[in-house]
Amino acid sequence: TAPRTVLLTGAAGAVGTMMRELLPPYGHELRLLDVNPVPGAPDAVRADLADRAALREAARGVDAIVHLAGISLEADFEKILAVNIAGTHHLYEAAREEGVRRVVFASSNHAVGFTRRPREGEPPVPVGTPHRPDTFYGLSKCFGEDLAQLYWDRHGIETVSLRIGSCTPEPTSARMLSTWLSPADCARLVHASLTAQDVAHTVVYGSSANTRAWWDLSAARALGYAPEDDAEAYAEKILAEQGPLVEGSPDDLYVGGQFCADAPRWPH
Ligand code: NAI
Ligand code: 15L
Repeated sequence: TAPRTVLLTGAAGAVGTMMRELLPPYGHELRLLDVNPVPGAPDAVRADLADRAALREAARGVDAIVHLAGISLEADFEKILAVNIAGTHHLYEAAREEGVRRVVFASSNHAVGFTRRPREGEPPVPVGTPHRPDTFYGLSKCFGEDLAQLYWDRHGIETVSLRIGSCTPEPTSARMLSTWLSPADCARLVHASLTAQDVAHTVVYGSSANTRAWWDLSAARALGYAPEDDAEAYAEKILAEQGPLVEGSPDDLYVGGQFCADAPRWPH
């Protein structure tokens, strides 16, 4: 597939930092954007999602946008409203004004966080399951998915919304044996989302090929995603150190886990 110029928002963040390393080998040329400085990238655009002119300039001439920027945990509604809701709207407006035809949107499992996690022998959670946000954060991801649908139906901008599980270098909890998305699989998924034909607005789950997976990966696989990692490789160590999911705990009951109780909060 042809190399594509891609605007990567949230480039200074945890996932952005990993994607900066892992996407260029697929042939994608990255333009980086973040409100914070991006270490080692003096050319990165430093801009806030509130700055519509800066977003428009950053989107000029790119083939696609990978939109990771935003508040990635729970926060006061006003902050979520400004950054994740209005900010994502500004980003799509910039895409529309500059003629960018494809967005990969970092949604989250917390858009459906209050969904019961499947028990052994039960089918995985399908992408069509109703939105059940577990936080204002999760609610902002529901909004982002609907915004993506609107911009497809009204403006012909295609989006793949990735309901990411837990993207970290290694799984570190019993829950993550089910929710882990390895960095390498994340890059595979983003690459597939950038290059698949005729995606319209497609929602997919983002996890590795975990033995204990909760989510149906068939929509992601239909885009060409072929995950190679499995959190099970870490199961023995994690279970020996921490034990299994505690029966009746949020991590045991709901796919959103702890976000359904006292959700971790955005620092600022
Ligand atoms: P992060 O919090 O490490 O990175 C987010 C980045 O967005 C930061 O570098 C931050 O400076 C930037 N940002 C925040 N507000 C901004 C604004 N107003 N203007 C411009 N940039 C702004 O989050 P992480 O873990 O890298 O996640 C990336 C995306 O993926 C987020 O949208 C998050 O909600 C989503 N996601 C991540 C998951 C994970 O496992 N890491 C799971 C599910 C979704
Ligand atoms: C998310 O949406 C968060 O951004 C990330 O920090 C993790 O908490 C992840 O979900 C998860 O559910 O593990």
